[in-house]
Amino acid sequence: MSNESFKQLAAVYSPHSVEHNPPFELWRGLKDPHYDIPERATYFLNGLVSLRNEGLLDLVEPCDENCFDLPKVLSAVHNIEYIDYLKWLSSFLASEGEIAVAELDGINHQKAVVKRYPAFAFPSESPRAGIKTMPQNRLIDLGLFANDTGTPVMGNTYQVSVASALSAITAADLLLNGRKAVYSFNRPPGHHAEKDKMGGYCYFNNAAIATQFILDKTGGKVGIVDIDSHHGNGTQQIFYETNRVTYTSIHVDPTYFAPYFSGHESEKGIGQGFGYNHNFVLAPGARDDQFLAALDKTLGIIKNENVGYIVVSLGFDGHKNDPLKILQISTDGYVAAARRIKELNLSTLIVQEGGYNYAHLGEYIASFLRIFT
Ligand code: SP5
Ligand code: ZN
Repeated sequence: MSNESFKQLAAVYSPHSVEHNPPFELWRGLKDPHYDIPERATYFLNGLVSLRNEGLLDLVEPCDENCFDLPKVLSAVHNIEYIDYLKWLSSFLASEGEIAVAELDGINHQKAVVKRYPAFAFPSESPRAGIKTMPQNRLIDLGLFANDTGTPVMGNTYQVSVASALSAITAADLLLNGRKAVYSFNRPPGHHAEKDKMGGYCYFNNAAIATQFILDKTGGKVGIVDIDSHHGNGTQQIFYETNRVTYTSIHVDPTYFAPYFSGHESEKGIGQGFGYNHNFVLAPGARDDQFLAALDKTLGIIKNENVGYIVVSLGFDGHKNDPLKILQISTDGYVAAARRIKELNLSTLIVQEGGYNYAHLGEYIASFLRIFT
């Protein structure tokens, strides 16, 4: 390490990360465990603290909403109706307190029990429909703003989603102030959130919000490399019509995994954005060599665009030991990816998306970020 007044690498971690606690998700009408559990935050934090204790990283909290023009920064990406709805629904659910839910018990589903949960809402009517429901029952409008039933809204969802977005904005701001690489921990994650729809555990699109912040402050161009093993349908949608963002994504074939409805290689962008969207589809169970070959293609594209900044949507759910069993990438495979990204020698913002092999998340993030120290 050199004796610079500040270190190259900084990481932003919000104490609100751990407060997000979705009760479960719905899959084919049944309750399933929600993989984005609060402990993920603690495991990631352990990895960040270990690097900090080695003197390799500055660990900071996000600036609060008074540091930035939050309504402006959020609405540069998301529709106002969506932001307002999420805010309204969260406060409505907070006012409800707890709700009682009748459900079938345990593994056998033999007997009905009543459990109490902090109030939550899942979309019921009209998911993905373009129609407008009657305004008299705003709870039912949730279906207009949701792509799936994996993304419940709770009493604190707006608040934790704002805190997560602020982490990404703070990280982008540090980058613009001269850091070479900055990491933003994000829980909830973001890359499945579209302009006006939540989905895939995501409410606000942290990577897109940070990207738009950089675009607006610099007037330049940004390249995005999305290596979460799911397709970042939200980030693709948000920048689909612009040539100022080159979105590249490597992910498992969406025929078999979320988000199902986008991520194919034929999706190239439209209008001014045509040719600025690049999807690389891997077969389920693909290994390091296939992942890294696709990464070399994405980085080649980014290099040709002469962008000033690169935003990495980083997910570890393609790890061979991830419980979602999507891809077979090794820890060394992720480290090799970090090395290749670093070799671009661009200002790099790394935004956390998924990854569910809980007890190993600290080790994964520490070994990835070590490359940027
Ligand atoms: C950010 C991110 O990684 N979001 C991932 C969303 C994945 N949603 C699906 C999770 C798996 C649902 N469970 C299927 C169970 C079959 N029993
Ligand atoms: Zn994912």
